[in-house]
Amino acid sequence: MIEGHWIDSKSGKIFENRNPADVGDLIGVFPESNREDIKSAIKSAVKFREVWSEKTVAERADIISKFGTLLNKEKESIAEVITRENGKTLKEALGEVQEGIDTASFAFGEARDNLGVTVPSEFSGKFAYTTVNPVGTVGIITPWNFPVAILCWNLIPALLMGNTIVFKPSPEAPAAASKVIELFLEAGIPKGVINIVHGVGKNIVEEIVGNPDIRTISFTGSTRVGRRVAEIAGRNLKRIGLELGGKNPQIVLGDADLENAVQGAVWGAFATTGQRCTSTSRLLLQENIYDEFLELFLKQVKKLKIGNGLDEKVEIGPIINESRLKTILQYIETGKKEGAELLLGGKRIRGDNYDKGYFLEPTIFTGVDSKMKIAQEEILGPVLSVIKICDFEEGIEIANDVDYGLSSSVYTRNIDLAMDAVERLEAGMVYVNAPTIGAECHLPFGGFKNSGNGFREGGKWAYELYGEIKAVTIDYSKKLQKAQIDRFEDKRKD
Ligand code: UN1
Repeated sequence: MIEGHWIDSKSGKIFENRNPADVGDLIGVFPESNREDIKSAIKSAVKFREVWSEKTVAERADIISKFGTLLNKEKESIAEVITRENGKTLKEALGEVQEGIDTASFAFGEARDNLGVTVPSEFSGKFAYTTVNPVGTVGIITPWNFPVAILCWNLIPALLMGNTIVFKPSPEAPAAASKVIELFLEAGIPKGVINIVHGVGKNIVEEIVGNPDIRTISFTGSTRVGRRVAEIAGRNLKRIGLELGGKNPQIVLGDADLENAVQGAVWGAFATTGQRCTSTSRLLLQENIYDEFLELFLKQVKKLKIGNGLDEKVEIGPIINESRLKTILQYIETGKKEGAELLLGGKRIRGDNYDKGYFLEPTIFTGVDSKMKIAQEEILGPVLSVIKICDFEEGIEIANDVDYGLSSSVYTRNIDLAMDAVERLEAGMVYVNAPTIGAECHLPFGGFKNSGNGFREGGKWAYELYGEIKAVTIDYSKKLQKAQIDRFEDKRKD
C-alpha cells in the first residue's frame, strides 16, 4: 500500500499466504515488492511527513483511539486471520489482538501525559526543558509469530510521536497486519502516512534499512539478521531497535509451589508451539523436586491437544512452515547425538489431518548439559531442555550461561532467593512465580546480551526509539550568562 492505495508490485510477482495447519487453505495472494516499490513507499512516507507531524499529539491520539475501537470491533475476525496464517490457537490470537487494543489505549493516555521534562538551569532567569519530536520516517519490520501485537507495539508509538511509516510484515503472516493498516485508514489516518511493502528475501530489508530517508528502524527477528540490520543501519547512523532471539530459562527451586510451576512450564514452553522469542526453552529443576516435577509435568504435556488452532479444543498449533520444521527436527537430531535423553516427542506428526500441515510433537530432552547446542541456541519450536541443578547458585549460573538474555523465570516461595535471582538473572524480563512469556504492553520489552541492542519496546520506553529529544533553554535574564564560566568568574572576583 502506497499513498493509501493497494497496488501491484513493479516486479509483477506475487506470493501466496497459506495456513500452516492446512496448506490447502489459501489466505491470500500478496505482491512481492522489489527495490523500486520500496523507494516509492519511502517517497510517499517522506511526502506525508508534514501532514502528520503538524497535527497535535492529541489529534494523532484521537485517530489511534478510533483505531483501537475498530480493532476491538474486529477482534474476532482479525484473530481468525492470525490463526489461519500463523497457526496459533484462536484463544492466543484473541490475546494478541488484545495486546494491540491495549497499546492503543495506553498511547491515548500518553498523549495527555508529560512527554518531556523541565530541568533546573545553572542560572537564575534561565528556564530549561525538553520536548520529544518526530524522527521523520520509521521503518518497521515485523516477524510472523506476533504479526499484530509486535506491529502495534511499534507502529502506535511511532505514529503518536508524529512519524510516517514504511512497514514490511513477514511474508509468512501479511494478512492480519494488512487488516490492521486498513483499520487505521478507516480511523482517519491520512493516506500516505503508513505505507506497506511485502516480500521475501534480504534485498528488501536492505533497501529499507539502507535508505537514508528512513531515520529509525524497528526490527524483530533472528540475531543473525539483526546483526546485518545493525551493520547497514550503523553505516548510515540510524537509530535501531532490535528485538532478537532468546534462550529463556525457568528455574524451579525445591520450595516452589510445584503445581503452579508445572502450569507455568507447560504454558511457557509450549504455548504458541514454542515459537515465541520469550518461550521457555530451558527448564532448570532443583534435584530434590526433579522426579516429582517431571512426573507431574509429563502428565500435563501428554494431555496437550495438537491440531488446527481454529478448533477450540486445540492447545498447540503447527510449526510456521516446512523449512522451520526441518530446522527444528535437525536440532532434535543434534540433541540426541550430543547425548541428551529424548523423554518425549521428537517426531513430525503424521496421519489424518496432520498431513495437511506441519505438526511436531511437543519435545522434551532430559540429561541436558548446559554446553550442548540444544541448551545454547534458539530453536524457536516446542523443544524443551531439562537441566538438573543442585542448588540456587548453580541455577543462576546455568541460567546466565548463554549468549541471550531476553526473558527468565524463577519459581520459589523464598523471598530472599527470589530477590537475589531478580538481581542476578541477566535478562531484560524477570518473572517470579510466573512463566517467561506473557509480557504486558506498558512494560519495557527487550533483552540483555545478544537478545537486542538495548532499546525497549512497550510503554514509555518506546519513545526513546521513535522520539527525537530536543533540549530547550530560554534565557529571560536579559543578559549573556555563560554556562560553566560565569558562576566561577563571579567567585574569583569576590
Ligand atoms: C515475541 O515472542 O516476539 O511476552 C513476543 C510475550 C508476548 C510477546 C512475545 N506478549 O510472550
